[in-house]
Amino acid sequence: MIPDIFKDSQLQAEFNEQGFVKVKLLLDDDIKKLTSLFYQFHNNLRENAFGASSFHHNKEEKFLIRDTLYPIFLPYFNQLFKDYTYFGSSYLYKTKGKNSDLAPHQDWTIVDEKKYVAINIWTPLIDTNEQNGTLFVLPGSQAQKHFTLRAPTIPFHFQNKIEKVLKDSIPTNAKAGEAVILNQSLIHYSTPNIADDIRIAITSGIKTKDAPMLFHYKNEQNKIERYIMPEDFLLGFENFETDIYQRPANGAFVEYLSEEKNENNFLQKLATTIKNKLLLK
Ligand SMILES: O=C(O)CCC(=O)C(=O)O
Repeated sequence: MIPDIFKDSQLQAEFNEQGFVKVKLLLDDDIKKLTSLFYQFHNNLRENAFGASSFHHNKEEKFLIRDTLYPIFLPYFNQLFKDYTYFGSSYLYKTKGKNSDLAPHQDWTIVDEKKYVAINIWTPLIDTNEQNGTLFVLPGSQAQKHFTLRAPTIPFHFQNKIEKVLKDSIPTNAKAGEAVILNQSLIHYSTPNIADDIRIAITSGIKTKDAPMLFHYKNEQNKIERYIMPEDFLLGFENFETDIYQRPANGAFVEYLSEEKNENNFLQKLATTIKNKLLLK
């Protein structure tokens, strides 16, 4: 049984069912401050691209961003969550152009999802819509309904069903300061920003209190190695875009795992359930 993490039982029930909830989080003053901090920390924006502060090469800078954002978000998280560990925040942005999309994926498995939960709190600083890179989610696709093990070295489990994923996903269209609180295993993606303004968002991570931080590596023999990692390992990659594909140097090996592959027409059933629900509304 995975412990509840929301203080509000209604939100918890909705999160358990859909894999995400949307709530109002930040005040206008927070949005102004966080936007100004974004420009202070990011003076070399990638063009026509999706960018993230976790891609920065300078570790100290990434820790500074985390430590600056942490006290802004903490009081809001304390209102919403219980028995949780908040392990960091960083910026995500999209500059104008069709290459700024992000393909459907599930975030890496960073806790034992049979016992604990890890959550991505995605908070845009401008109103989001289908022109400027809104976040799409596939409701009900979280690991607690359909187990998957995920890591940079393991391809997206539903790549061969990509059309179905795209067809059944819904736009979250969060307003500035609203948060989409998603199970890290939920299938999600974002469309390109084809509007003029840069789309800035912040991703924050929380997990069940004291759940060990994990990372997985699929080795040359196709065996999956599980490692216990330092709490701040997500910000510790010197060169994010290449290092995430390497066996972790700073992890403690735990065990080999086998991938559980039993799709059982999961997506087919899921889509039917969602459609029936929408028709009933
Ligand atoms: O910011 C975005 O557009 C996508 C965010 C995302 O996919 C993530 O945080 O995992």
